[in-house]
Amino acid sequence: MTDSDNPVCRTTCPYCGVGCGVVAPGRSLSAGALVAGDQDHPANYGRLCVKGASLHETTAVDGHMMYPRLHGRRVTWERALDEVAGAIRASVDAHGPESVAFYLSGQLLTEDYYVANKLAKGFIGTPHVDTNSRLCMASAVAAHKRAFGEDVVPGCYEDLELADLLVLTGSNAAWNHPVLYQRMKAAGRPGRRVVVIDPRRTATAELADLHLALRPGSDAILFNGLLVWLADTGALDQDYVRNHCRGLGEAMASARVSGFAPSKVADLCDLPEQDVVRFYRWFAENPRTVTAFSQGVNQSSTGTDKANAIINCHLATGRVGKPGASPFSLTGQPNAMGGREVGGLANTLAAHLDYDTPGGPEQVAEFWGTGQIPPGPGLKAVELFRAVSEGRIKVLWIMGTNPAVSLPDSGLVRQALKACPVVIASDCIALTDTNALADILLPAQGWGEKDGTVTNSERRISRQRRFLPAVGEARADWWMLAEVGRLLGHGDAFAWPDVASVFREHAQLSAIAGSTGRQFSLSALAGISDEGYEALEPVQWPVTTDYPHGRARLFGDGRFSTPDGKACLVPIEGRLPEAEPDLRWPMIVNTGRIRDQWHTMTRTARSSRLVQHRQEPFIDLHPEDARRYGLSPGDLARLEGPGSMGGYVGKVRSEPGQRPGEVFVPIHWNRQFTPAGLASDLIRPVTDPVSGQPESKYGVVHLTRITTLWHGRLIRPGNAPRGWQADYWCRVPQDHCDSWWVAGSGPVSWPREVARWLGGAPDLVLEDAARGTYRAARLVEGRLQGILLVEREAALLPDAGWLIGLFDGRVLSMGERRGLLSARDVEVKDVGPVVCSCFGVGERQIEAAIRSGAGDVEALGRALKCGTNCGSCVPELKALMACAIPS
Ligand SMILES: Nc1nc2c(c(=O)[nH]1)N[C@H]1C(S)=C(S)[C@@H](COP(=O)(O)OP(=O)(O)OC[C@H]3O[C@@H](n4cnc5c(=O)[nH]c(N)nc54)[C@H](O)[C@@H]3O)O[C@H]1N2
Ligand SMILES: Nc1nc2c(c(=O)[nH]1)N[C@H]1C(S)=C(S)[C@@H](COP(=O)(O)OP(=O)(O)OC[C@H]3O[C@@H](n4cnc5c(=O)[nH]c(N)nc54)[C@H](O)[C@@H]3O)O[C@H]1N2
Ligand code: SF4
Ligand SMILES: [Mo]
Repeated sequence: MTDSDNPVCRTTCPYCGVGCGVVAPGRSLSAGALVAGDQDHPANYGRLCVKGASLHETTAVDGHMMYPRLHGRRVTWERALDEVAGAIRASVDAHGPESVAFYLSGQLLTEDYYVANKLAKGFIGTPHVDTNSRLCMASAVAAHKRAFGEDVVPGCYEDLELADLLVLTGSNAAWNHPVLYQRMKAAGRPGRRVVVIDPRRTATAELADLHLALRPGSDAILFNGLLVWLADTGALDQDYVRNHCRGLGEAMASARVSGFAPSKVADLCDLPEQDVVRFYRWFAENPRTVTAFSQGVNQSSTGTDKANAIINCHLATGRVGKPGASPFSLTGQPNAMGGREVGGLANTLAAHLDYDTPGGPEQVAEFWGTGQIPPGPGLKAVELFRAVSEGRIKVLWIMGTNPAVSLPDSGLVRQALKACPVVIASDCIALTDTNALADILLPAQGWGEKDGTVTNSERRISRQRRFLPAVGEARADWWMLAEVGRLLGHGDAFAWPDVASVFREHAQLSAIAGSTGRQFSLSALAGISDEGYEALEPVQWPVTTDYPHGRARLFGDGRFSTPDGKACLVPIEGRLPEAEPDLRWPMIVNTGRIRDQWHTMTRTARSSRLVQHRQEPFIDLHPEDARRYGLSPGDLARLEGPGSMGGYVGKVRSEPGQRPGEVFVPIHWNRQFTPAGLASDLIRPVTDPVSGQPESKYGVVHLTRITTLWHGRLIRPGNAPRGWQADYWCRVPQDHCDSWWVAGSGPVSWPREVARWLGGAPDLVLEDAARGTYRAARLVEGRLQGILLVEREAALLPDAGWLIGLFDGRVLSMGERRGLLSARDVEVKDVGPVVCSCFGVGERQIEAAIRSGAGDVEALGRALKCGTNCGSCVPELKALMACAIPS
């Protein structure tokens, strides 16, 4: 496709499961062209959050994986694929198909995923195909299957707007599903209520009429108590239960085991009793209730039970798949749902046909024309990596995920990757912690370069379209898989000429699932033409002759995918996490996301705008805990859990929204940025017994203060200095340079060390030894080459925003040179730390606007534009207003 016949390209955001439509210019984004929200896309109607709006800053060629590599050396595709196919063949011959494993990702396109699944399960014959969705959606999948007989999200986004009671549990949608959160917020009206259930007071809790800061892990108890309350207050829909459900008696008996009166629930969940009762009353009174849940529910040793406890309450009140009334699992990744459609999890087979679906494996085998289908499910992610570490897996192909960072017990995962004879990694980015441990690297096309489909949280399939040339020799993931299929001798089965052909085959297989009574079916798309595929408009599955334009809601008629058509209420025990804090490990650690970074930061850290919001790994702790440990904001602390390797080092933030005794750390930082900032180092590989999903939201740790003598900031182009010594460092990529936060606990003679740090002798120096201040700058021919700022405390370091902008290659003016060591342009006012990333609005500008009369967030928006695009900084704007306005 050329620029002239494609002036703009309608595509889909590659980040979260909201699945926003994006309009991208039909030319190279790095040439300065911007992306915009697609006004016509039904997920976002033109809105984008800051991550989506920064996409054009993340597609640079620099840092992209360009060429196939074998043990670090560049090789041709032919050679690389021969190696891959040869390794698989040799391993299957010597050790059987089960010695080969695939670890896939909800960030692959559906077509990539389909081909990977077909190659592995259909033709290599290994069941060991799991995906990072195991860490993300597995509990929701298992709960849907237990309740509905099929993995189906019954509702749609509109339900979150229509609901009179919106319950958000284990979800920080304000940061993680921002455009959907904006929709929920805009749907506010008199009488509508929002309940947020989360141990932390998050940005999402801003929307709440009631925030239940429950004891971590206690959700199933809260919802079991709700089921009992509903029964005792006559709020059950008896007709619905009689006609459409099974298992109410058992579920109720289980919920009643401990009595579960509100007072008991309040005690177990550590909540005020009147809040529990208020929530229960609201739930009983509002037929239009949606309970949306995310990782605070799924990532738990009782994740599946938590989700079923929620679904039980919806079934018992007949609130499933009706306008404004449904349970709603929020998916995380852009194509978490697509992966589930192709059957990418180890315990599923293909389409919605599973190993245990009567006749399922036979139908799949016949459709694929193979006799190699494995007899039963394979290993789930945590078990899979254990098998790798024990030498049971000899060839592991990792695609579109970074397990060295994201799996629990990172030490074991790293050891497994080192021990595995052949690790293949396909990624669009060159340097990642996982790629560093791989033997064969395959360059994948990234967003904008590749073509295919993704499915969002509301089952809506959208096209990702290509509008950029492929970088280097990067190829589509499905292509490399198909090539390997052909090299292994299965030419006919992997002969697709293009991605549209792969989609058609996937749709055909789904039609078989649909004909056996599954909801999932794309039968009406099975014969889609190339043009039709190219022009495919967003559509919610199923797409069949009965529903050619898809369906917004499923199961509304009370007929489910079980053999007798009835849904199941599941008896739930209501356990708490096993590991309890004790004297050795006195604190609970919770892990999750921040607004502007995406997982392991391989893409979002390429946008200098997105690294502004939070620049370093941090530890949120309650002010009382901070006092108890003698910690001030900006101090460094170390967290260690049982068995953690070196622990997690981050900067302390005092956060009144934390429960005392509980800390929160972000999951994003990794070895590419800082040596000891890995949240998954604090998480034990404890998994849910049904779904196999790790308990990533819960660990026990102890906290130690790190005593420091100095904190610094180094800014320079290029690599880190050679031979430097800092007890702590964190790299923050910038547009024309890198910057590092650094700190040390020993004395340093800066005049002696400075040349090493700046890559040469400084030209300007300011030193105040008594105060511990040292500042130096190096220029070459009037251009800035490096700046070092050192103080005793991090809080005393000046904001470096202005300095960083000076590294764009310009010859500095006299005014700029004069400002260097004070880090301020003597002529222009410094905006302060950036609060609104969309418009680059800083704290000082906001404070000034408040002082000059902006009385509310809307007024700030009018004055500075802050908060008017994605809106995710609105909670922070409100906090600034609250601090600034004397009460
Ligand atoms: N900015 C950004 N957005 C993202 C992502 C990203 O990396 N960055 N990733 C995407 C992906 S893949 C996913 S899966 C989603 C995840 O989206 P979310 O699930 O919203 O994200 P998290 O921050 O992991 O966790 C949500 C909340 O669960 C709470 N929680 C912890 N323990 C409990 C508990 O026991 N009970 C309850 N009720 N709550 C608890 C945490 O305090 C946290 O606020 O986000 C997606 N969107
Ligand atoms: N402690 C803790 N751990 C967690 C979580 C948590 O809340 N707490 N959350 C879990 C969840 S929900 C998730 S989803 C995972 C996410 O964890 P990961 O999947 O490991 O994280 P990402 O950084 O998204 O990794 C995606 C990789 O794919 C690459 N990539 C991007 N696009 C493409 C493509 O088109 N093709 C290929 N081949 N590669 C591509 C990226 O550069 C990146 O290296 O983390 C999980 N781990
Ligand atoms: S909410 Fe943001 S990250 Fe999620 S799909 Fe939309 S633009 Fe992308
Ligand atoms: Mo996720």
